[in-house]
Amino acid sequence: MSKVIYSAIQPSGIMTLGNYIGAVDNWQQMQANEDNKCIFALADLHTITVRQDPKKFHENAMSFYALLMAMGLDPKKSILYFQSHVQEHAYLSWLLNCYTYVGEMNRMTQFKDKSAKHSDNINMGLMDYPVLMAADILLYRTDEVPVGIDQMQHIEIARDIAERVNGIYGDIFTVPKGVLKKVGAKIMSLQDPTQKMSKSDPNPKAVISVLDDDSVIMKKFKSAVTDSETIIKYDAENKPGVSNLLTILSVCENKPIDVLEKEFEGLMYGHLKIRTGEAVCEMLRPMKERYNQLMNDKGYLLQCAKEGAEKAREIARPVLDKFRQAIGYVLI
Ligand code: AQP
Repeated sequence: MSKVIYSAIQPSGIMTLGNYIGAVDNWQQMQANEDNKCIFALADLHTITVRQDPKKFHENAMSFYALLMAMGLDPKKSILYFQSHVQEHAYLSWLLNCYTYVGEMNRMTQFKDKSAKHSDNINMGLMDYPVLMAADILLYRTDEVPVGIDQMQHIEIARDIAERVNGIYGDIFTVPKGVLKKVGAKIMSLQDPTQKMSKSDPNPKAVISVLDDDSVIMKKFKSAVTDSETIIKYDAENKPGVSNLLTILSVCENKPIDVLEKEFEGLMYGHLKIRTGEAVCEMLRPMKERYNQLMNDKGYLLQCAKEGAEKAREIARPVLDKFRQAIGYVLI
């Protein structure tokens, strides 16, 4: 029996180094295991919980789809689709709303953070985000969901909802498990390393876009915030900036952090910043070339998206119908 792997990313703002290291790189590794059945979505229904400029949103959606492929997700090996092309997501989300408590949604950290950031637009979608995310995952009878740490609370809610429904109707949903990367599950801002590197950070120096030019990447790393000491060692609590750089370098060079600490004995923070910047440029270069080729062939991207949506629907429809039947709906 193959394991079902599901995850998604919102096509909002820019794709960050955090998204790549914390999520997409992991997806690509899971795709390489032939025992896994991988399903990856562009979570474009989630994206409008924050107001989007229509033209930019449209461009971002195509760009993110191309980026996922450029990062190694292969539509022949994985199902790669847009959430908005599979209407079962919105349908199941409504049903699950009726099995979720308002109090549970009120407690969600992301809802509280985003409500504070977008106080002029605290819409129902923002509050309901975790239910739609539960629908995404449960529609495919997912076993594992590779995500960054910030999404673990939402996975817990998806598990609670699945168990609640199964408790009433029997075996409808698989109860999913969140999976974190051992190194890189939370890449921090380069300007405030106590905060997650975020797509929506208004300070561009804090965030590496995976499409930044090499010179921009180097400049951002050179101005990364560290601390007033001089020792290069991993200590996330007391030295968050240095620890973040070591984490990024460890992923890019595929070397354990303790090996890097030894290599940097007696060296300065400046050395660490430059080597990390160069390693990031090196890691992203082939992906950028592939991205530019793919963006020149939108017809191919759309064809892949269409086939992806058809394959996703084939799996989602019977799962949704099983739940509808269990509730008592008349199926035609
Ligand atoms: N900094 C990060 N480190 C590790 N993993 C991260 N992820 C996001 N940021 C980091 C993981 O990337 C996947 C997709 O994330 P998303 O589409 O939910 O978007 P986001 O980057 O978290 O940004 P948002 O929600 O659009 O807005 P802001 O910028 O306000 O946070 C997820 O698996 C996530 O864990």
